[in-house]
Amino acid sequence: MTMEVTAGRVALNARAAVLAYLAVSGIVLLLMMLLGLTMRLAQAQWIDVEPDFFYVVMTMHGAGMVGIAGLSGAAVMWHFVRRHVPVSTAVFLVNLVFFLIGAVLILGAGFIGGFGAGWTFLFPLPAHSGELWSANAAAAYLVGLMIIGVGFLLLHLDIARGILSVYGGLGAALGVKQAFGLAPEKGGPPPAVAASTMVLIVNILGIALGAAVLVVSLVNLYVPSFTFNALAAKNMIYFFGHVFINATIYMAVIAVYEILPVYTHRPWKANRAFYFAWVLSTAMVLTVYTHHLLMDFAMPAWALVAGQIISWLSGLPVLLVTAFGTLANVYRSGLRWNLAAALVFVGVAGWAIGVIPAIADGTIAVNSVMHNTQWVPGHFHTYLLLGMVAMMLGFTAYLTRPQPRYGLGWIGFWLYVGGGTLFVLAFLLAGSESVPRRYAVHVASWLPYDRVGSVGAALAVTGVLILIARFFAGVRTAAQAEDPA
Ligand code: HEM
Ligand SMILES: [Cu+2]
Repeated sequence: MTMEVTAGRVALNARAAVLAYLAVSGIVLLLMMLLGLTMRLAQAQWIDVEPDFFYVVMTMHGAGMVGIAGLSGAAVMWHFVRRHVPVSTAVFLVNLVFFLIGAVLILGAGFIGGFGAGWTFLFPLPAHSGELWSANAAAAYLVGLMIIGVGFLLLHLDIARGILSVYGGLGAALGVKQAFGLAPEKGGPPPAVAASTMVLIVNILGIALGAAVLVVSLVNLYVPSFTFNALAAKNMIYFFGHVFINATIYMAVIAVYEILPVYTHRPWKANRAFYFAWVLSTAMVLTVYTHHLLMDFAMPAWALVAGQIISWLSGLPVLLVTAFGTLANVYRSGLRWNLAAALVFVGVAGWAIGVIPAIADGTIAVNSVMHNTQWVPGHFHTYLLLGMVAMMLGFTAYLTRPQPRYGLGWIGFWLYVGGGTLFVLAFLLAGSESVPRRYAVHVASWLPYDRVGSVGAALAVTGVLILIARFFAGVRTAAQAEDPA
């Protein structure tokens, strides 16, 4: 695939490895979108899906989407950070192999074993299947996640090694001195390095706690007398889950910093505010996950109040410097729009817009009403489908064929953006009417939302299909090419 064997030595081609990551991500993205469409059509009562199978589909969709968000985010991060620090292509490929092994285990757990406890594997649910799946199926799911986690851990440690070898410390690589005005902005780390450093710090901690709770759950599957405090387990799972999915955006946003300047011919300004935002967000991403526990009344009140306040602030610093930076970079630059620039631009917009309903839901008074309604998939699909995924698609276009100004690529773009918007609006409107999330069967008065959502989803899937097909059509040439500069 990506290796040339020359005289017994294996030369690993870094660019081909990045394209392999994107190829896997693109295919899994499409398959998982089809699973999402299946759920939407089932809720709309346009197709028949047995409820127990709905939950298998929901679990696979959640795990698969979070997985490829991590995988494609890692591809963006690695591609750009290796311009500044030494990293190992072998470790990068090991992560891809671990991902594929984990994915097979997870898909087997779901589609063969019937595992449907949700991608968040909330303890002790995996062990309480009501006869719907076996302990072995649950174990396959948990082990699959663990293998994927180990791969990501290795990759992060390797990038950390590279960063430390150049910058000497994580603080220097994050731009802490620049953030507090103790060193001139000019000498600060490049945006890709600062962002990667933040991602390493939070993801290494997140994966460690995630692995610990996975082990606990695994033991509990086979030795039910071995139990664990369920509230502690929930804290650990949501710490891991919140950090991991947020980190995918912080990885993908590097594509914005690197790709827009290529077409606007203006460097990305890494100023004091930029470094300050990244330092602040590093701390906040680690502490904000308690917004997932606002309805867990056994939690100490101070933790939830802190979670609410930090939720309001957490995403904002990096989002604001990125949104303003994007507008400043594009405004009057004479940029002639191409697919790559348009997609990363949409990514910033989708991220910014999606954070607004998320912040609303992070407020205890609102959460009491909106908790577990479709408001929640409404906001996270906005910043994932129209934010993170847009940045990733922009990166694929940048590496393959950014240019054609008319034609099929733009049709794909508008189907994706228009359909995606309709799809997320249907969730948000249903959520504001208190339609619950994670319900396989919907009552008649909810069906209009489900049907509009289904149409939007079908359009979005078609659009992404076109964009991914363009990527595959251009991938061979891209493997030999240089980045557009
Ligand atoms: C056209 C694209 C997509 C469609 C049609 C779709 C559809 C759905 C549906 C119907 C649900 C369940 C909603 C409910 O609780 O009632 C869902 C949940 C979810 N989706 Fe998507 N989705 C899409 C794209 C994405 C993307 C791009 C991501 C992430 C990168 C994602 C991540 C998730 C997650 C994490 C859940 C939560 C699963 C759970 O509650 O355990 N989805 N999606
Ligand atoms: Cu969260």
